[in-house]
Amino acid sequence: MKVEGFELRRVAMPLVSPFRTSFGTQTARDILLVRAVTDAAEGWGECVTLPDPVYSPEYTDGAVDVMKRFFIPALAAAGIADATSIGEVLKPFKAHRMAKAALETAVLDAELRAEGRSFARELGSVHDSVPCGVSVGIMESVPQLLDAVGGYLDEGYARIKLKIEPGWDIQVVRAVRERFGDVLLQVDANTAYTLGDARHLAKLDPFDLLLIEQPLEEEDVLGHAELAKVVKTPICLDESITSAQTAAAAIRLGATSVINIKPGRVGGYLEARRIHDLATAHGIPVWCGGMIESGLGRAANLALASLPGFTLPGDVSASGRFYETDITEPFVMRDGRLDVPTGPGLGVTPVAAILDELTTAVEWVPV
Ligand code: OSB
Ligand code: MG
Repeated sequence: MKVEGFELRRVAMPLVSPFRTSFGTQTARDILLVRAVTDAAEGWGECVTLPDPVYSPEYTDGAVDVMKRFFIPALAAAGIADATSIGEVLKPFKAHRMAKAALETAVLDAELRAEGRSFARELGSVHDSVPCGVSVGIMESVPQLLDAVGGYLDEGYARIKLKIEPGWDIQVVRAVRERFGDVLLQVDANTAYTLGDARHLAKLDPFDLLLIEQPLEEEDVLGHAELAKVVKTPICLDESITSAQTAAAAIRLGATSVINIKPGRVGGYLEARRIHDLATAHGIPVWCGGMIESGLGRAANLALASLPGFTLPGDVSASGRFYETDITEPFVMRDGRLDVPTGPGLGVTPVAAILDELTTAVEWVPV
């Protein structure tokens, strides 16, 4: 397979409601899509960067720059024929994993479409459908949050994740437990606490949460190991896990007893599978994180979430959780589950008319 070039496309997608976290409020997504054009087929990759470097060091304009300035020229020079060589070719360039992931996913999708094989089949899927969790942002008031959570439970979501930060934590979890009983419940702090908050975070213990996600800063893996000695709620790392290597170290240190795997954060679906394999070998459950993806990223996440070690519901929600209009046929939940796509590659393609209408910029970068 010969890669002829990459189309970099920006798509503006308004959110159905603002999504507030400890690192800011998103009201719309400005999504960077990569389309790999090859002599055999085309493939799509969604870059999961946010516009600002507030969740990870990457940001969308930076991803475009690093792809054009370094990654695509390196791939052109190497003459890559398939997706598995991309990681090695881009290895001399440090980090920028979300940008690398988007290029690798686009080429992998093209390759699989050409061969008529699905992402699910390629990655090692063992389920036809997966249970859906939903990530619920910080809100103006507890009654407003309870309304939102009630709505998601009515829709059938199998697990609720509450975003927390200092001042929006213990009382919020208590209110949700009092109102909704023993639903599957977890929290995500996106690095909003310090080890000095250990006693405070231990006040979450009586609420029988599945886990607390990334309470401390990204580089404080040791701090999470210390925190795990004080807090009974299982600690789950998100931001800190950037590769199979960091995952192995975090597991060894006792810093994480569950792992959130986000393919973009770790450099792609192939590295995500390696982390799944490693965690499973250590008896560590994993679940698939989300980055407010369009239907393209969601399709690939569903394939990953259907691997055997993904034993907890992920942040894989229906299209309607974030978007009134998705760029693919919408993913619609049935009995709290989504079907894993089975068609070639991602199994979905953008709807041309919708994609065109939402596109704000397109650039062609030849290889
Ligand atoms: O920390 O899991 C996170 C969205 C953007 C950036 C970081 C995170 C999130 C979410 C998942 O919480 C939202 C989703 O895609 O369902
Ligand atoms: Mg998180």
